Amino acid sequence: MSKKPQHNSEPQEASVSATSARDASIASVRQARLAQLSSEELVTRLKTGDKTALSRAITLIESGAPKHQEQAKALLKLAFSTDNADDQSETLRIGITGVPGVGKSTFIEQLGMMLTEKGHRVAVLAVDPSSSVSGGSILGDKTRMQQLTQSPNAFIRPTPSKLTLGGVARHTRESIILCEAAGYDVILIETVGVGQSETAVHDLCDFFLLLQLAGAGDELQGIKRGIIEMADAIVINKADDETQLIKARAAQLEYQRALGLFPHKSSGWQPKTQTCSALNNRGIDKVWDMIQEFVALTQDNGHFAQKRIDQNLNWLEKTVTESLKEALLSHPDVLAQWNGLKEQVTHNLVSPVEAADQLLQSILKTKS
Ligand SMILES: Nc1nc2c(ncn2[C@@H]2O[C@H](COP(=O)(O)OP(=O)(O)OP(=O)(O)O)[C@@H](O)[C@H]2O)c(=O)[nH]1
Ligand SMILES: [Mg+2]
Repeated sequence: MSKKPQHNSEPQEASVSATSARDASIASVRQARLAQLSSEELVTRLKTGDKTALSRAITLIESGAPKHQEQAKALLKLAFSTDNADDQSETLRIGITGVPGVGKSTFIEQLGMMLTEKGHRVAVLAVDPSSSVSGGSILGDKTRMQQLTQSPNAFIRPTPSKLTLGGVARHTRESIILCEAAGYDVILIETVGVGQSETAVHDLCDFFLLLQLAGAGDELQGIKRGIIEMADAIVINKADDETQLIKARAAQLEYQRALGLFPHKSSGWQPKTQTCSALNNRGIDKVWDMIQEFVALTQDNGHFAQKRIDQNLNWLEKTVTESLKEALLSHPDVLAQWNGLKEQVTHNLVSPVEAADQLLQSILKTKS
């Protein structure tokens, strides 16, 4: 046996950091080049599978700067063009929620690896949990999805939690459209299952999966009844061995019973429960089979397409409401009146309804 070379780890570490420094500088040069591109060029590039172009496009969408917002709108228009309508109808958006540490990222990595091996192209939109209870970080999450990160058929995008509202990125919906335009057919959306985020994610995805742990009550897990009601499936994770499996199966039964008490879903789907071990890659294939079953049923009965239409109409409504408010308040006179009315409401001088009415009347008067 040959003698172990001395100082083995140091040069290796040095070369690793040299490689990552080189990678980082290549990436920043590429980003700088992409910054010069027009929206058309950027969309053309991302459609050819250029992940840096896709990242750049998402960064533009997430940016609050007015000059970026114009480009972001153009990008979305291109990505949403009728050419892509078919791409979109072929895709599957899966929301995965659960308390911090339940194993969402590990589960997504296993499912993602399985799907890329089956020939799917998988995009993961994950909220960086740096502000969550478990105190992870983008790096931590990327490390957890290390294998998937390296797959040429996977794209992982962590969104800094500062850009999120209750754990869901404000622009996740737009990011989904961009990923689909880039040819990703399965979109996995990870969100921390606390707060308001579930309703938002539920409104973004086709299938909503709740990961749970056995042996911890819902209260302990911070899971509210409403989230369980929204779930299309509850999967008990960390069923690693026989002992864990027994506990997981008991929890599974309990959830199945609880799910049975809710009114039937308009999708015609009866929510299901399963057990798995994301760590040992056990049961993930069964979860996928179940999702396929859901897709077959809802595509057949028309619910799948109808839900997408409803989500788009909802999106339109929200956007119009937000844009109207933004446009109105960008007018100095309206803004002054708005601030004045807020002051009056604060001091109970006028009721909120009356204040809103006053504002509206004066806007309509100026318009006419
Ligand atoms: N024993 C066991 N551990 C698991 C399993 N799945 C995940 N873990 C571990 O649980 C810890 C948290 O896993 P993550 O996948 O990061 O959990 P997460 O839900 O994404 O956490 P946040 O992103 O912080 O909300 C890690 O140490 C995982 O290795 C499992 O099936 N069994
Ligand atoms: Mg995670």
